[in-house]
Amino acid sequence: MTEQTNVEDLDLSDTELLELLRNHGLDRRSVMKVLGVGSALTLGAGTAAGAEHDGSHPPGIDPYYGYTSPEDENLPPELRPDHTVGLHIGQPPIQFHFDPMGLHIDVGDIVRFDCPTPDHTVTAFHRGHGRQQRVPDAEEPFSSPVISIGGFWLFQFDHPGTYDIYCAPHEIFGMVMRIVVGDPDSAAYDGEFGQEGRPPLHRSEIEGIPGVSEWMLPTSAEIFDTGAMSVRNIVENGPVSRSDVVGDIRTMLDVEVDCDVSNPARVTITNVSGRRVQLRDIDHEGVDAVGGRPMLDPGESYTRDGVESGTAVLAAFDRESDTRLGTVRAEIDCE
Ligand SMILES: [Cu+2]
Repeated sequence: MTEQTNVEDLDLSDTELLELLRNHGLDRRSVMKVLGVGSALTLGAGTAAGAEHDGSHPPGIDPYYGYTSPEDENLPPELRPDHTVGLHIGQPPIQFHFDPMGLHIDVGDIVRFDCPTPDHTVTAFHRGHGRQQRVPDAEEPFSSPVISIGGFWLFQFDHPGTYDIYCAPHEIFGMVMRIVVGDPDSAAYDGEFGQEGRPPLHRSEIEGIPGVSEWMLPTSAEIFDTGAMSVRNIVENGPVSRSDVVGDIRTMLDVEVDCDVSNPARVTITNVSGRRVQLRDIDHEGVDAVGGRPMLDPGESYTRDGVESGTAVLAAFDRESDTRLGTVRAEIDCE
């Protein structure tokens, strides 16, 4: 049984009325037409009654599901964003990325996530998603839906602390970001995470996927570990861009290993870092310049004879943490 209610009997604001009508499939022009001729519009009582309760129905930002729209729209003043983040597809090494990747905001700020490219989500590292808890404990396990091209998603960050966020389809490509909310003292949790739930993707986890041997891109765990993405850097020097993070990774790459191919067919690699590393050939297409996985102490050199012409791409790994410390690309010319 559906009791019919006259919409004029409801105590609704203009905004609520418009939203209610739009939810019933009427566009703005139709709404104005209806209101203009003063029609008594009837609606199902259940829906209409629902519209009378607190302010959590649209337009509002849900603590779990935020507020999403498939296209640009005029937002009411209470939903105007304080910051905008873009979800992009660019070039490697961090092809899928948030822009910025690190952001410092005030408690209660609204962030708008714009999607000029397809198939992204904005998802919290939260035990409710089976992930390591990397947002404030008071926070719900929030996530956007997959946002359509040209659409956007809003979320209000109500709790002080650090929020680590990922794009569910693209985390494997390093699509993560960090938002520091409020007083940085309350956000000083770098590296302090519980054991429960899956942490950000680790190199060994990706390389354990059948068909994947050596992963060439920075992982989400490695990105969060860069100096650029530290809470301190985000607060003091933010917003942090993708190029800031890439630059940080490149710095890590350049200083660790030195490769000398001046005597072709003999490759000498010196560990110029201050730590013990393991060398691996990560470019199976090219020349194998190391043969096996030799360990090198600080200052120690490794020499391999009989190397063919071509390109070798090697990486130095920290054996204990299994994180990649640096990469060397060597052009070997035996002519
Ligand atoms: Cu994505």
